[in-house]
Amino acid sequence: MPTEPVGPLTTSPIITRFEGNPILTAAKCPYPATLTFNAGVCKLGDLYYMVFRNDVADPENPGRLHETNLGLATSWDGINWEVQPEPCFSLADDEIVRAYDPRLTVIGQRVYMCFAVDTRHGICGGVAVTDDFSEFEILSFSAPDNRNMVLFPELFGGMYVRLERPFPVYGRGRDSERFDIWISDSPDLRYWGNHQLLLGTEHVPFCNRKIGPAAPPVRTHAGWLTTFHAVDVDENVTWGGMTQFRQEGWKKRYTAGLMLLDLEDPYQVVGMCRTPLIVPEADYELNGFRNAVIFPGGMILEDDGEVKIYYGAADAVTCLATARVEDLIALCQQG
Ligand code: BMA
Repeated sequence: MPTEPVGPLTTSPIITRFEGNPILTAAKCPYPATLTFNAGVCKLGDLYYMVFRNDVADPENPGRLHETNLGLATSWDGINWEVQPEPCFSLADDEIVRAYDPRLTVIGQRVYMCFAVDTRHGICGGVAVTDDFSEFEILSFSAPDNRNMVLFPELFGGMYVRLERPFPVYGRGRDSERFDIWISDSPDLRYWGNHQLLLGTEHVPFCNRKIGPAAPPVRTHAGWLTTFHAVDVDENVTWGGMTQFRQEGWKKRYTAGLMLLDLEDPYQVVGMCRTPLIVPEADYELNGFRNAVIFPGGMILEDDGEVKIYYGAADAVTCLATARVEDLIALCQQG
């Protein structure tokens, strides 16, 4: 059955794109790098840390991407970033193909990283912990297929809580990708249970395919401010583009959405904006590897009420948008 197109969408007027976007490109990396996007960001004291996905072109065949690692960048203002001399993380063995799309959450003084893992037997969600962005202890891998995991920065009744996005291709995705956001908890970040549906695609008017968790939730007085990505397809539209890596026939549009979860019980959605927060409109969002993609992975609430939202643009570069926290809350509360 053909899917109804969502139609034209526009970015919310409360969003300001950073005028110097993109804030991170492959040119800033002192090692082989080609597509530097889908970053996780956290703040420890006054220093910002970014772990970003780096898809690397094959020097023998520059039109082909042959490796993925995670790079590390630091910043004193969250805007100007210095990429560290070496990538900080990669996984590959007989079973694991690569790790990608990191999301960072600080709990106590430790940094937890959720990431996607392509394996020869499916896509899993990984959870790891680090104290120095050099040594990472892997705590758990989910069963396939699952990804886009994000951890809350606080425990609830002694339990860690995460958002996740399983992809049930038989039960739900047979005709098209109807994949929803789920939530689960764990006493130790290794054993996960109490899985429940958090938000179904049918609740998101600007989606006719799948949704998934984006940046780890941020505490506000009104609830956990929580971004997600939403995908829509119009069978008549193929997003054009100019780069040598562009995927031909790419039809999906990725937008950013916003919801509020209950402060005490994050299993409850208490508000959601029925229009998208960020829609691909700028050249760097419309033209890249996969065109028309906004993929948030990090969000920082500053003391003065500014919220920095970090997102991958067109699967090629990393960008920054800002908004006032009260405006974001109001958007979710007005529905
Ligand atoms: C998703 C993931 C992301 C990617 C996005 C848009 O399914 O693969 O890594 O940014 O698609 O291509």
